[in-house]
Amino acid sequence: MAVNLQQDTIVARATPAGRGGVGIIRISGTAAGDIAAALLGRLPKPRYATYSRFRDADGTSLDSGIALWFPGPHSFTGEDVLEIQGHGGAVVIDLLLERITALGARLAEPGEFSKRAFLNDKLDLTQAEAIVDLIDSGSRVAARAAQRSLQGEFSHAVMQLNDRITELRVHVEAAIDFPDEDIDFLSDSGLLERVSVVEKAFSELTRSAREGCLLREGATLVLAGKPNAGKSSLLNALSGYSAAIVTDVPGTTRDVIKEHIDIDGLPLSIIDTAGLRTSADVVEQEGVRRTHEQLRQADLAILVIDVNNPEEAVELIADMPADLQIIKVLNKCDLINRQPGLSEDGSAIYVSALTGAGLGDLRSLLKQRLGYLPSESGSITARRRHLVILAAALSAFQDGRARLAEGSGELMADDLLRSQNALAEITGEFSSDDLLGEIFSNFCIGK
Ligand SMILES: Nc1nc2c(ncn2[C@@H]2O[C@H](COP(=O)(O)OP(=O)(O)OP(=O)(O)O)[C@@H](O)[C@H]2O)c(=O)[nH]1
Ligand SMILES: [Mg+2]
Repeated sequence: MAVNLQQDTIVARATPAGRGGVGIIRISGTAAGDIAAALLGRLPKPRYATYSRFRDADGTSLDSGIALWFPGPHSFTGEDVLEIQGHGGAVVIDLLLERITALGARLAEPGEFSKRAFLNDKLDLTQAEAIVDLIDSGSRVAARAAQRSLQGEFSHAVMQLNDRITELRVHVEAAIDFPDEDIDFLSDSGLLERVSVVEKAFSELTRSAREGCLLREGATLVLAGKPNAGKSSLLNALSGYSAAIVTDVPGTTRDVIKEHIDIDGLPLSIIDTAGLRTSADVVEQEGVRRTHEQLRQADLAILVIDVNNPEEAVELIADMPADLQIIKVLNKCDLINRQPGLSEDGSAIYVSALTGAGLGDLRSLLKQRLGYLPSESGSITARRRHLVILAAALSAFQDGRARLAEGSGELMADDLLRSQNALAEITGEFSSDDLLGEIFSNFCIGK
């Protein structure tokens, strides 16, 4: 493997700042061996846990603990790496960091170890991104999804798609190279079949990337409706505790109230708002203004309607942003003795915030509308960056398909290549310094 050695040797604490049983310091780079020799008195046996004193310049002990020596390229970064595990106190770690920097290392920037791992081909970009996602994951499902991407499942799917496009390109290029053959390669039905296989792969990958993105970033839902429809009751029922005040006085809620919940690992911010009506009360007017503001930023609105006044919905919907996804919830179904769940035409869902009836159906509908339908094999973690690239790659591919219809093999091959080049940005085969800076600066120090 080509190891791309960086000039500097870097050092950072890998465990969080503050008190802890163990404090870990990592050193990576060409000087790591010399630093080990000076700090430990000798180079430890590679990949063995070696108990050692950590010495100051005058030979006295700064601390003692375990040293691990990973000569490159068989290390996380691909460079020579020394890891020392001492006591987890702020001062003792500082003393060690001072000693190690005096021996020639410099303090690492956030994500610099992972960046070196990427530059040395130890990780691709989706795997590096998955490290942060794993550390930051807010639910078990998100942690498992990050783990899958870290194991390379996402990159594997991208590479498979890429291989399929390559096969197609080889076929098209053969048609260009041998125009006089009897067989007309371009009108071959096998070719069209391949095109549709690639398109299917694109849509499957986009679906799982979108879901992975949702799992990481979550979605914002706004509860809106007339006063007394039961918005605050629904917020309380979904969040599982009495977050907002509920009374039978219309206009109870005036402020925006935000709660975080998760549905099968999908993180959601639910926002309760002031009931929509014209009011002379300045406080309520401000509340209503804020409701509209929240609706403009929402991923989805839950329109809460009192089941006894279903006609309210028409006017309310007319007042909402045109491109906003809306779920119509007919609340208080306990009052009319109606079965909870989806309405016959599927356009609304009956629930009772009071008894909790129909909330399971509402949760399922939310998942479905937000595009969160985890597959049996489990989700991967992904980012908006990936979605943007997938869309660009698909668009180039579809340009290619149009060329095929025009019978132009050369132009189609160009478009296919363009599509592949776009895909390469996901795994980082092609990546700009700006992008790398943006990705790795979001890491923690020491990772
Ligand atoms: N029977 C019944 N009553 C409900 C249900 N949901 C809410 N209510 C009652 O309806 C009244 C209004 O409920 P809230 O949750 O405060 O309604 P809101 O939409 O937040 O009202 P504002 O904050 O004033 O806009 C309260 O008396 C609730 O107990 C329900 O499912 N069934
Ligand atoms: Mg309320």
